Amino acid sequence: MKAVLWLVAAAALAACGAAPEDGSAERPNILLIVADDMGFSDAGAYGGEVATPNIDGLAAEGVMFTEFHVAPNCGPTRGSLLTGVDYHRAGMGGNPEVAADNQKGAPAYQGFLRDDVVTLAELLHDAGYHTSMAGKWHLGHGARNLPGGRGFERSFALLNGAASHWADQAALIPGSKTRYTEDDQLVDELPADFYSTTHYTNRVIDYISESASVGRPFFSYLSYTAPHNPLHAPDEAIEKYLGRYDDGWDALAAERAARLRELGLLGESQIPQSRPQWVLAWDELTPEQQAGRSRDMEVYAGMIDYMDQSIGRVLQHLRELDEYDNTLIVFMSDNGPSKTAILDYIALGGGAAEYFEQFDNRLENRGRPGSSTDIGPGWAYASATPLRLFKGYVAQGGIRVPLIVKPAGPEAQGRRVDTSVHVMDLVPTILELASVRQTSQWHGIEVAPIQGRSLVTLLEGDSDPAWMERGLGWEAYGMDAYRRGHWKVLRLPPPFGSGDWQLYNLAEDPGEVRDVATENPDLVAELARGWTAYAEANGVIHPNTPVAYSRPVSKGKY
Ligand SMILES: [Ca+2]
Repeated sequence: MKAVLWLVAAAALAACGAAPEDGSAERPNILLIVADDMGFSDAGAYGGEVATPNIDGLAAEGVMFTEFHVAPNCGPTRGSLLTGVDYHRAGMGGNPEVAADNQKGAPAYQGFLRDDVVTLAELLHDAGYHTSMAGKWHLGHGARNLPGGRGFERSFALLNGAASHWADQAALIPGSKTRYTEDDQLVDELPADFYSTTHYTNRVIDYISESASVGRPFFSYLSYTAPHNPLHAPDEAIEKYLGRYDDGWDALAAERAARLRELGLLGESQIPQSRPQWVLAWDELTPEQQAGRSRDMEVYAGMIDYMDQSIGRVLQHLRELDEYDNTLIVFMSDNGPSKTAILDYIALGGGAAEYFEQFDNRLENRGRPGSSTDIGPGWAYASATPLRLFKGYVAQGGIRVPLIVKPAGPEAQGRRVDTSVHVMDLVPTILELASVRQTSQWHGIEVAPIQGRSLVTLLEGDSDPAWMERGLGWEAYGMDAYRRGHWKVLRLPPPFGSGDWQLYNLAEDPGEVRDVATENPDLVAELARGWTAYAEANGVIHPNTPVAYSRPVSKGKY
């Protein structure tokens, strides 16, 4: 039965140019797991104190990337993740909610995937894969841009960038309506016991069972919304962490730096980034403020812990189906930790602070339905240790995050790869491992060639010096960065940067502590030219008005 279905699928895909290169029917399943706003050093394998045995287990069996780069925000990273091209080229130059006037309507900033890109799901579906996704979508609301319109035959999706994790569907941004779809049909009401991570996990388990019952390999995209604001987690997940963070964010950052050194993820001579001067020291908070902030971090840790347990349920399901060894598993975060306060989201939506008053944020209710809290810049700073800044910024704390790849097959080794790689590299990697060709024509449409490079040689343990010569560019909210080899230039407005290009040698200074631009003007000019070429090639437009993240922040607010 399996062979007959495969022949039918092979005949169907031969017509659209996505045939497996070797005709092999024994292709790996693909499970792509994404955490939302999880910092570099939250997971145990990356130096964190949060219990993540399942994520750590994948790292022990697979390959752990230590220099993995993404876009600094959710939608942009997802644009690259699913298309293999730069996020501007994919139409996702910024979250559309915060686009400047001169960016609105520009193809690079339209806020949904362009028609002339093809998604990983579309290619794998054509190649006979059973394709599914559950969780955050954030790639558009129109019919063509819902999961089913972009190659996912089964889906349960949150279309928004964020919302309550509970059944109440409370919006994070006032005036926005929380929208869920199932197989592209709007879902009006969620089950009363809905919790995001539980529900998405259950759906993916069901979808994987479906693929097994029809005898097709699967591609499943498990797009968690944890640990994105608002912070919500089951009580039992939070309880484990009660009191754990009472020493505050300065102590936690120091603890993580020490653990990173033990793990070899931070060299003895490398200096971690220090707390931004506009963020309060822990001992500047009143005891009441400390109690509230401790609780917020307990909930955040509980969200990650519970997500890890849920990943464990999916892995167990694969073992029960005898599909674990034949599944390529990818785990990553979509951007660095978020400093954004709930009140900032409210301001973003043009809402008054009174909107906040509807929430019950008493200490005992934080994390439960009806609450709406965040980790703020203090904990975000600790979460990004040893890196600089957070989500929304092109400093390393916004764009360097965990990536673990467990290849299919029994030979995975628990290796570490320190080569600088990018989220757009995952599409060509997965296509190569699934024996599916890249294409410039898809169903009669000329599509953007993939800009990422396959990681397969790195996964197999080979090193290739050419990787170091590749230039990688970023633009977000008018802030710019360009990296080639160990060198990186970036340009951030005060108080985040100097307003001009800064230069860092990331091999010596991963925390971007020592700006060496003045000593190396020629190198700065050369890398700046690299950024200009990147910007021109990908349709970058600098905003003509200040947008979120580039606004100064006043000390005392937090
Ligand atoms: Ca995110």
